[in-house]
Amino acid sequence: MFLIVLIIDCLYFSDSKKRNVLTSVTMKLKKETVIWFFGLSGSGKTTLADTLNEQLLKKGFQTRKLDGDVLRKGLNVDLGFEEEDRKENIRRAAEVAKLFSKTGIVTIASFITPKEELRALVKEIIGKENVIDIYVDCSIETCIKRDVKGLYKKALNKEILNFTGIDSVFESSKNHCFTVNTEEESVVQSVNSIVSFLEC
Ligand code: PPS
Ligand code: MG
Repeated sequence: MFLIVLIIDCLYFSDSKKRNVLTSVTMKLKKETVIWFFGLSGSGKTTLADTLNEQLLKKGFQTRKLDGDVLRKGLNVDLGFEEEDRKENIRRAAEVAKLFSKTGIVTIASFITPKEELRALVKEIIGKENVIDIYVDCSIETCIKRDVKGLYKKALNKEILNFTGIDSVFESSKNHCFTVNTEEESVVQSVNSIVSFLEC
């Protein structure tokens, strides 16, 4: 009987829930930690980054935010969404995060970071001991329904090309630190679970 329950339980749990079970150990936040949110456009990365940032500031941490949309208007304005440009975008963002990290500032980064190779690059540049990568899990169907910026509509109408999840790949991740699911949890619930995970 126990075995049957266990098998049903394993089949029932979604990937993200499994991940949270597997990584239910906490990870102490250090002042040089880089928290790297990744996930589809519209999954909630920026909202979670902003809310977590407020929490960490209240707790007395010095923080900086790095966001894909913001960097792409300044430092990375010359880059598009082809594979090589995304890699350069992530490389530059990780290099900036590394500089913050070295000065004892917690960085909260939010970038789609669509491929495993890019997530590995982030850890290679910053040093994996200082990176906590958090997958913001939300199905493409829900992101399309939310379509906060109207970009999915344009991508589906082929007015924008290389859009992540539509005609550009988003690879699932096998070895990130933590998952939040923004379809099932409120912003406050997700941030609270992150704060507990970070033990701060
Ligand atoms: S990446 O893949 O990590 O280099 O992307 P990132 O720097 O995070 O930039 C994502 C934001 O750019 C807007 N945008 C697009 N996203 C994905 N694909 C295409 N083609 C695209 N064109 C514009 C969009 O506002 C993304 O912001 P988020 O916050 O992810 O929705
Ligand atoms: Mg965003």
